[in-house]
Order: sequence, then structure tokens, then C-alpha cells
Amino acid sequence: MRLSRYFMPTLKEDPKEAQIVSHRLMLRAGMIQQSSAGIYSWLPLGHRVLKKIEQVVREEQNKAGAHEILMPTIQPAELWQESGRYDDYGKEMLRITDRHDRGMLYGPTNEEQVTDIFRSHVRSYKDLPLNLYHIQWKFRDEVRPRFGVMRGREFLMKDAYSFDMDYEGAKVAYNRMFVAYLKTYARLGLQAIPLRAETGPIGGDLSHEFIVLADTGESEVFYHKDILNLATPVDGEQTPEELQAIVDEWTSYYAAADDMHDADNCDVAEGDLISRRGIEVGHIFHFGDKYSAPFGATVAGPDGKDVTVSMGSYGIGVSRLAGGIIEASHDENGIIWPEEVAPFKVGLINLKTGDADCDTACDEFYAKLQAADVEVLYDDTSDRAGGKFAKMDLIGLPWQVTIGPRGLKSGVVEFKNRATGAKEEISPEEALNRLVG
Ligand code: P5A
Repeated sequence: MRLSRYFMPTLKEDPKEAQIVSHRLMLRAGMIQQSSAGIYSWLPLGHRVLKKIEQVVREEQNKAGAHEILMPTIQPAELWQESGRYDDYGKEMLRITDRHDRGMLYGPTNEEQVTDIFRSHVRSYKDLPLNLYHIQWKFRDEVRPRFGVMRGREFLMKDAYSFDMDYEGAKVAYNRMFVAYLKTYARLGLQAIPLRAETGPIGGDLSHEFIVLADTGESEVFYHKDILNLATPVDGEQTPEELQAIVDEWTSYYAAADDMHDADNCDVAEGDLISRRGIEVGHIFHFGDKYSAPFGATVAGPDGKDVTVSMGSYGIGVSRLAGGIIEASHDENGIIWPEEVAPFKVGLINLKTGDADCDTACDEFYAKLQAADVEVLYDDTSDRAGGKFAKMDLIGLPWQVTIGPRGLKSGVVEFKNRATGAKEEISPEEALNRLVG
């Protein structure tokens, strides 16, 4: 992409409304624009990041055997009356009336909708286990939308729903999602801590939150320091026993949110207990028959008798993650994207646009990167060099290649690693080799 043709409305000054670094940097990098409180448009750079996060989440859900569907944002009130949550949800639910005076709502979550799909089609234990997920916008009329996309009113969530014959099966589904989450966050360059959690309005008796450490996080967490040294589970199909062993290992260390932490009865040695703030980037629930019972979601078991299915739901805050990753990965100059979610892999800076040799060298380098399918943002504008460097650091692409008249004379380009700041002078061929593949 040529920057001269791109829509990336960066800001030089810090926007006044932004209280935390991710919100400030997302606005400054031209990733998002507020539409109303807690509701945002995603501009090209932000949209690329959002799609990349979504794709990582999708790949790990698919690997875990979940099937992607797409349910609507607008749901009929009847479904929520059937589960009894229509009244419970209160003001957080955005209620709408259609032209026939039918009660509708903008979905804050999809337990009811997916249970309705299930009961319409699944009849036999032979069709289980089943896990259906979608990546869809949600609306919750939060009392205090704040911190940009971190606590929005409209936000993108991945929500998966599992259906099993009994608790044993549901526990395997739960563990499989737990392990998929650990892999997902690791691919996103994040270190996530699972915490035993309250189930709140989703309900159920078993629940974990996944927390990413960041000073601006909304929850205080207490954890055993060694939890940060655990290895991410490896890829591959795991047996129920292997899944359980991984979950047991990760939950054997102490980790609790402040509302679950009891300082007087916590037996972690003082030097081992760490307290930090964190961002909730995922939340998983086992709730058994809370929705399947009122919905009559049953299957015929091997003996022909009907069994009410045991369910769980599993959420990841996809749009929140865009902010969460920035909270975890930035410096005083801007964002530092992990490669998996970077909007482009490399920024190409033409130090002297208008200089015939520089333009030719940059255009050729750009063409070669494109031919090799390397995502590149090419600053071909006539801005001054200082401005170009500052902008590239701000938007945080993992690699920067700078081509200028002086380097060209000695046959080198400058190759910079955004994360470490390390700069090397190497030949254009060597730079290409490092970026391709
Ligand atoms: C699990 C999936 C649920 O809604 N039902 C379907 C269950 N869980 S949850 O904890 O309420 O939300 C899941 C994740 O969504 C993100 N999230 C938000 N992101 C941005 N703005 C918000 N207002 C918001 N609310 C929830 C969080 O990452 C949460 O873990």
C-alpha cells in the first residue's frame, strides 16, 4: 500500500478524551473514530488489525473442532422471555420495537439464539459433541463506556457454545476451549492468566476469566509468580486426559481477582504472590442445563430416552483485544505490533521522495515485496524524514526499511526492528530475504 493513496488520518497531538495509552495510540494512529459513546468506526489501519485478531481467534477455534456460524445481531424478545433473562438483563440490553410492535433487542450475547438453533435440528446423541461459534457484534448499554474499544457499548466478540450429553462431556468441551484460549493469546503475543471467576448474568457453576496484565486494567489480580513461566500447550489433537492435565497444571497455581482473593486465608508465600492490574480478554462458562432445560433442548440417548444437553459458552473480546495488545506492547514512540496482528509486516520509507534514484530503488523494493506477498506500507509521500520516522514508529509495524541517497551510494538500506530499535545497514537483497517467508 502506498501511503500517498491510503486513508490513515494520524494525529500529531494527544487527543484530550483518551485516558489510557491504547485509546490514545489508536486515535493517534488513525485506527478508530468515535461515533457516539462506546461506539466506534474502524478505519483502514484499525480494520486490518481487527481482522487479523479475528483470524487468529478463528483458526484456533477451528482447530479445537468448533464450527463457525453467523447469528444475527438483532434477536426477538420471545427467545429471552423463554429463558427468563429478558427482565433480568435490565438497562444493559438495548430494546427495539419493530413496525409490528414486536419486541426485539440488539444481542448482548447469544445463548438463547444458539439453543434455539440446536433444538430445531439436533435430535440424537450421535450428533454430539457439538460446538458452534460466531464472531459477531454485541451491544451492551454499559453504564460507563470508557477507554475506547476496551469497554465499548458495541463490541466484537467471539462466542462459542458447546453441547454435550452429560457433565463429563461438557467438562471435556470446557477444557478444550480453555486450552484453545491459551494458544490463542500466545499467538497474539499476550501472556494470559486464567482465573476462577464468578458467573454473573451468564450463570453456571464453573467459570474462568482470562486476564492480560496491564497497569491500566480494570481488575486487580493476585497470582503465584510461577504461573508466568508455564509453557503454552503444543498444537495437535489432545485426548481428554491430556486436556485435563493442562488445565490442572494451569489452575494449580494461585490466581484470583480481588473480589475472590482473601488475603487472610491465602496460603501463597509472601514473596511468591504478585498483585497487578489486568484486562479481561476472555471468559468461559459451564452452565449445564440453564438454557437447554427451559428450551427443551434434548437429544435421544443410546437407550432412546431423552436427555437434556449440558452446555457451556466461551467468549473472547475481539475488539477489546486490539486495545489490550497495545496496552501490553508499546513504548514512548507508539505501538509495537506482534507480527501475527500487525496491519502490515513492514514499513518502507523513501527518505527523499522526488530524487530519481531514491524513487526507483524504493519502487523496485516495493514491487518485490508485493510480488512475494509481504504486506508493506510504503511511505512515498513528500513529508520530511523526521515526520516519516515518527509516523512509522507510531503505527508500530514490526520492521522498517529506509532507503536514502547516502545508503544507495554504498548499496545499503537501513533495516530496523521496531520492538528492539536495533538498526542494521544491509543490502536490499538481504533485507528482502529477511522479510520474505
Ligand atoms: C461467553 C460467550 C459472555 O458474554 N456469553 C457468550 C458469555 N461472556 S462475557 O464475559 O460477558 O463477555 C465475553 C468477553 O467479551 C468482552 N467484553 C467486552 N469487550 C468490549 N467492551 C465491552 N463492553 C465488553 N464486555 C465484554 C470481554 O473480553 C469478555 O471477556
